[in-house]
Amino acid sequence: MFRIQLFVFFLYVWPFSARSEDGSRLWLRYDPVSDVVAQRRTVQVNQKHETALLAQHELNTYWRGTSIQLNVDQKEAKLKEGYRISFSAGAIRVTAARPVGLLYAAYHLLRLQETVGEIDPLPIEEIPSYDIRILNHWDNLDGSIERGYAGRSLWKWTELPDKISPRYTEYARANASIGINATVLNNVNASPYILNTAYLEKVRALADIFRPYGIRVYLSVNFSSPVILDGLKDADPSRLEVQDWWKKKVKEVYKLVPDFGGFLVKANSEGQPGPQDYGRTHAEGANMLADALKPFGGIVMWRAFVYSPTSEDRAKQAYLEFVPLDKAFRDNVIVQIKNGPIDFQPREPFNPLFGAMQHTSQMVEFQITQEYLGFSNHLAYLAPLFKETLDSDTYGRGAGSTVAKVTDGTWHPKRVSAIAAVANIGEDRNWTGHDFAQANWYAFGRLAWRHELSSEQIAEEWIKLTFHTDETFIRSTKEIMMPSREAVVNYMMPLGLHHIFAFDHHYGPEPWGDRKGGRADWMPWYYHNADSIGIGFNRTDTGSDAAGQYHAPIAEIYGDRTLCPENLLLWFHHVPWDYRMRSGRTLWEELCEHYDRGVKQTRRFQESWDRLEHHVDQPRFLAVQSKLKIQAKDAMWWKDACLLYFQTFCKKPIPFHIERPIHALDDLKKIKLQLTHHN
Ligand code: BDP
Repeated sequence: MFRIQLFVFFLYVWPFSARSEDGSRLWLRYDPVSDVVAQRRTVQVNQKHETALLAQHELNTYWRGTSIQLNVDQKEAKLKEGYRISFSAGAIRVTAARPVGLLYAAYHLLRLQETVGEIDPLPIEEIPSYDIRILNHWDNLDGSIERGYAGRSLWKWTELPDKISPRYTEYARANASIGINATVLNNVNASPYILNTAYLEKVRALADIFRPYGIRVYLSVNFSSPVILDGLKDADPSRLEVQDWWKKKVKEVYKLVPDFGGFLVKANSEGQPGPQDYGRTHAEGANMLADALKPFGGIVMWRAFVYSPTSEDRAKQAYLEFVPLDKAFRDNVIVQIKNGPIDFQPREPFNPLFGAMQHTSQMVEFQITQEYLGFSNHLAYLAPLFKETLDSDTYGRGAGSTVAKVTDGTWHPKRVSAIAAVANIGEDRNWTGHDFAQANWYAFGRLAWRHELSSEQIAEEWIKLTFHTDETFIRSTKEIMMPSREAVVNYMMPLGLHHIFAFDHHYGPEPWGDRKGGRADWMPWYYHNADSIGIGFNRTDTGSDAAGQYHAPIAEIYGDRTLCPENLLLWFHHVPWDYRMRSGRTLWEELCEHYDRGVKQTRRFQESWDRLEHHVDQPRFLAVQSKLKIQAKDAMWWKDACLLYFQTFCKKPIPFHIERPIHALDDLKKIKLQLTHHN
């Protein structure tokens, strides 16, 4: 068995380059090889396809190892967009069924080169877990980004298609390097104008830049587009005129973007128009679009994030709406389901829709942007959150029906499979605001490529590529990243608490929050239900019975207070303050313990990072250091706000070993941040 090590000529790279860094190079910090190195080896390719040539170019520029032969071989169709890397007759051989497979293999080899030490045995064969690995940008046409925390949109709509920012190519390359092959350019709260011819010309310009990197463009569409753009009297999907409008529009799109991917739709949700406005179902709406896209090979990603202010528990609504439609969707419709049943909380159980529909294609939607995890101020490594959902067993077709298996094509091998995440990318020099938020973009790409990878493996790779390969640095940085998401859960919403955020902007705590006349399901009290007896949402059969939406044995486990995992306890149960937890503490004491632990974790992150000062370039050291300060302060704010507020119900002391509050509840209640919904 050959190992890459055998033929990589190491130019020993010292842990950190003297060069000052601003994070703009992400995990792609390769330096071009010298002429001497370049002349020592060749990189050949058997194709003139632009993507194959790009693979050759990347390796020619950066590869320090032995000669490479790149081959596209259509007989290898089972590799899909993957590749095989082997070694024979003194050279590396890369085989792929499609040109883009060569590009992915090129980035694989460069990753091995840069992560010295992480050595895969040859041959390597990689086949992606999902066919479509897609980012959802919630970018508006005015340049703002809904829930974006890294500056304004990358897409310069007013300049396109004439002026092309160099960042478009950098964006495409970064995505290709981690296997992302698709992007939805605009917000799910979609402006109909994206389908105007003028905008489609701009979309075409972006698609042309992304194409060599194997990235296909998709658009979010507004269901009322025919009415708003062309004055049709309604957008009823059962009317021929409406169907024809979409068919014509789709034809126009494909004329400009021949490899256009399809539509993403948020309909009848949070005020967006949809088929229900005309008494039609989600399936009727989705199918109309699917029929228009079908002749061109396009698909519809129809979102299941639907809920309305009814008396029904919000956590149950998507299931109630969609399960009865399970046989009704065309096979080029994929229902796009948020990982949890509420809304990207720091911790949620998996969405019960996964595995509940046997006939409908399903895909997961994650949120990379940290709407509910401290924006780009808090360090929260999200791979453990993504894995938690993907590895959850739905029991939809018996044991082993994990969310990953329900969605990766195992259930519907003849249809395309997909996985999506809401991007955290903006105009900031470092792309994501927080230097460590880059890791979440990276982790999503890597998991979409191979959902079996472990969070730790991905963290280690990312650290090596983004910083350097010094052992101490890797170990300590991993010690910050790995528990960081759990730390956020601890200081914001432990034990299954959820949605106790400040109204609208979702940054700080507001468990007391209330708006006269506002929707109940947007109010924290709706979720925490704190009273003199206890706290938590009763979702058992004596309450909303959301637990009953899960398959056996999950329904029983979640529905039984003694079996329910404690990290979801208050999601499913209203629990007395004196309830004995597994630790022997009462619920109140346990709550105090978690909030305190969260705060302590942030202090430890600060300390660990400060110790690394001489192991990392100064600009990024300082940038992260200052963000960790904000995080530690915010954690304290969260702890005091939640404990002091819940204490008004339980009327019990905060145990003495726990750090004393430094704020007064009344002062905390006065904090009103003027953060707008948009950036
Ligand atoms: C929520 C966001 C809102 C989005 C909505 C969605 O608060 O801005 O429009 O989800 O996913 O998380 O449609």
